[in-house]
Amino acid sequence: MLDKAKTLTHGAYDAAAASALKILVIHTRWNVEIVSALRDGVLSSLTNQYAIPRSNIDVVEVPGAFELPFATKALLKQGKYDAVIPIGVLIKGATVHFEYISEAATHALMNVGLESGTPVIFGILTCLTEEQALQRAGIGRGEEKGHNHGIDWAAAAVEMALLNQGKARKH
Ligand code: DLZ
Repeated sequence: MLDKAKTLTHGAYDAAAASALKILVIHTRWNVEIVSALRDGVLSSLTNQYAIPRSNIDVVEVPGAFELPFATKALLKQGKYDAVIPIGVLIKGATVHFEYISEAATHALMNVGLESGTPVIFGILTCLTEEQALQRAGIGRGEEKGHNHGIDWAAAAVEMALLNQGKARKH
């Protein structure tokens, strides 16, 4: 029920416009297993659910979550992307700088989106434990694997990019 509400349903959006979008994915090298699963969730959703060709999607790596806003701003200057999905993982139990990095990156990403006029999605998981982060990447260690939030970020990127082109969903 909740997951359905996050994903654009067929017929509720301009599928042709969606499939022509150019998307930038930037991900960190910290917490590589979890980040890779999230990145793959994003890529699979963009290409399978929204039929965006892989050649329309650029994937760039940065060291950590702190670098995501700078990289987003720098790469948006090229003027070729309709939306950006920065991906990172911060785990409170494992990251001494947790509060500093998560607050700084969150505010800075919001500002880059507002200042650039290009939608920037919030693809940073801020979790209390590693297991929580694994669950939110759909790779939980137990029987319950959880849900890959990359799928939701892809949907948010498509929805906001279309909205930015004046093709918002109307009810
Ligand atoms: C330094 C640091 C720490 C302690 N933890 C994380 C983390 O859990 N996730 C992450 O993405 N990055 C972490 N970093 C690295 C910083 O984001 C940044 O890359 C470095 O401080 C260099 O500026």
